[in-house]
Amino acid sequence: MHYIIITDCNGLAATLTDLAGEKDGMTVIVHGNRPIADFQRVLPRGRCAVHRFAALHTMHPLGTERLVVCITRGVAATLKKARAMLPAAPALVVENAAISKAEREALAAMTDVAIIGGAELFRSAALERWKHLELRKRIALMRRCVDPDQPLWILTQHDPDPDAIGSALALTHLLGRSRRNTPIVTLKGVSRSENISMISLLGIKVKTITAAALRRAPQVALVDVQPAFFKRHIGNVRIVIDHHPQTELYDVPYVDIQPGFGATSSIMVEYLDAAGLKVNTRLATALYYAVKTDTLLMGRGVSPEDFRAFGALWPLADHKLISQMERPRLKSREVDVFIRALKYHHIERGALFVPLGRVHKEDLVPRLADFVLQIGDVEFALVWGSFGRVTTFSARALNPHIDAGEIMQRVFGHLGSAGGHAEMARATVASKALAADFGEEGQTRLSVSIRKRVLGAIAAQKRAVLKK
Ligand SMILES: [Mn+2]
Repeated sequence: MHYIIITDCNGLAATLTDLAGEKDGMTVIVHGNRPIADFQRVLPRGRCAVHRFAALHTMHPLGTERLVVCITRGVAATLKKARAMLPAAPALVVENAAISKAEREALAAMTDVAIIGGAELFRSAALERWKHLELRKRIALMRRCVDPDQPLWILTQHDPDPDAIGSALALTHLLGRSRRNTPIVTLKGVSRSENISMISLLGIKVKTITAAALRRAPQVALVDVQPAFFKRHIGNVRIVIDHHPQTELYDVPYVDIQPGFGATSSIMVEYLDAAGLKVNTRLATALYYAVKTDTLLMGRGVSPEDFRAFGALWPLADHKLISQMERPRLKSREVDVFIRALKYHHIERGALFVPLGRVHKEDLVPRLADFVLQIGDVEFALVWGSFGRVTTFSARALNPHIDAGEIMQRVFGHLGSAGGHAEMARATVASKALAADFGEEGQTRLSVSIRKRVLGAIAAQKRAVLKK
């Protein structure tokens, strides 16, 4: 491409030449009577020729020219003259108030001429810089809130997910701290197979600690969770960064809670970007996996910032490693549970029911709930299994008129914790209370009465939709 920039303003000339790419040629045409030297002074030496308008007559067009016109008087006439010599060149005209109505109409009629606002040249880049400046101020404040010489414990929610783990790694990097001096801690360890495989593949240590030990920690930072979650004193909290809705006010020196974000990791990506910190493959992989899983692959609660984080991380992440995390190996004990699910499932009125009996790991229940959706043509699936003294239920709904969260709440809410999203939900109840409420005469009887109540709840929801 060869750019021909017609301008009468030497102050803007250098900016206009930035419109050309590094490999493009360019010529600056001085419009009006200003000395050429005024322009030569501000333009990159050797990079572009500066001429008077008359020079256009001697040019030999190659057909790859692009015109940029930034002048205050006679825009349409000048453009017309230039295009007489360069008939194939499309043109951008920089907006100004001196362009008359008639000129504007003449320009609008030309299909290969576009008008661009002066601010458009800078605006998006400027907005980005303003945001960076704001974030850098916040980062400086954040860094002042922790003692660099004391260990900082990064606390996550129970059974931390990829978003919590990715955010913790990012915070360590942002604060410029060593891993040794900045342990990632939780009160209840990682149990989901995918998350176990994430931390082992990326070589991340997540330490399970007691509440008493936590209270003795010199300083604590919370990521992807807030103090209210713990319902108890959790020591010297200095930083809270989260994307869940804020339920309480915290007396913590640095708090950044942004419920608009689909993942805390996306907040961290903005910080790292503003700080100008390099993100290595390990960190990029963790953060990418975090954004991907927390937004259910951009399907839930996403903001433009999540898309930007996703796009920025994509080329940096190790995608082979991620597909390994997503398909954790099955141990033979786990294979047995899958076989049980295939053998004992029951389909009734478009709903699939799978009693797993005893399971040795609680996370097998939601994993099986995802798996069994592949069986038959169903719109709802419920999987349950008992672990210790509790029974866990995991529900999935494919029909938009079925709200799995509400069904869990309606059927099991009076016995324990129950709820979730419309598409996926869970309930955890004491097995004794379940049997007392649903039928004491053995597992088969229990399964029948669970099915009956769940089908009743689904039918009630569908009737409510029909009424609307
Ligand atoms: Mn999260």
